Amino acid sequence: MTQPISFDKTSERFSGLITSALRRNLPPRGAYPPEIHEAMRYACLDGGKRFRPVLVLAACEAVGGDPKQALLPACAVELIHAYSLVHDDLPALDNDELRRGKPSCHKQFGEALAILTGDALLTHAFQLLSRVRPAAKAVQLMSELSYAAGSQGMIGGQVADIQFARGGNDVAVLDYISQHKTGRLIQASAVLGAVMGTGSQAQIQKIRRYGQAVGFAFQVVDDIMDADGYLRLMDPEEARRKAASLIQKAKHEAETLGKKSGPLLGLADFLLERMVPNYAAVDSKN
Ligand code: GRG
Repeated sequence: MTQPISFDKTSERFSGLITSALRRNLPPRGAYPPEIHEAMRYACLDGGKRFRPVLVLAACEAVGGDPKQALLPACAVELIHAYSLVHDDLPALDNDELRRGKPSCHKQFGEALAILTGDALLTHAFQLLSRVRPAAKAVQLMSELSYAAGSQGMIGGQVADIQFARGGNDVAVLDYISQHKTGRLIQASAVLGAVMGTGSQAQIQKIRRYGQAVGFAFQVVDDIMDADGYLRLMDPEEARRKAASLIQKAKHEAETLGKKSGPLLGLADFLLERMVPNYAAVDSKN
């Protein structure tokens, strides 16, 4: 049986590579007009767990590829993630003043520039994917990622979330929100990695199912940590069981990939571990 390799270990191995690739592949700070390039770099370059790009590299490795070959797609998913955070923090959405321990992008640069920063990060992600060779692979990656980020993916989930916040009480709608708003980008991260690793169709399908379960679990765990979302509709124990069962499903899929799946198992376990201390805190409040 393959042993999990902890997220911390995998992140230690990959984070430096990811940050250098982001630095290299973002437009330089001084490029004209400098304000937008400074804001783009501000939104991406420090902070964040880098869960999604680490997942891209781990999935590439799990199917037998060289993770360094997957750095462009890893940057692309992190840019889309950063864009979603910049836009989500805007006054019209969550109105958050802080992000990753510093002023959110609109607090630092103003609302107009923050809107444009999100737009530029989203667009630049696809510019990076267009550089992948062979070109047929680039098209496959762009198709996968644009679908995951669009109105039938992350944006669809966000729209459903806005409606749910007006008084929704249906777990099925909450499941849709988690799977789309948060889940699709995480799932696409795993699939992009497997495609870059030239995985077989069977391997890519396994990674797709793994990514679906991990992406879904990510949001359930986030709700447990925030005492929000699912905890409005179910008790903490039920939400914890839901997350644990998704994580188990993800690990089952990853295990069938064989001996290089240790980091994918560790990424799934990381979610379980995040939930434990906060779950205890939530439980004691009830
Ligand atoms: C507004 C375009 C737009 C999309 C909205 C993904 C999303 C949809 C909004 C982001 C805000 C949010 C709370 C999403 C839920 C997923 C989540 C918990 C994101 C935070 O991801 P982490 O924990 O963040 O990986 P770091 O900072 O570690 O990268």
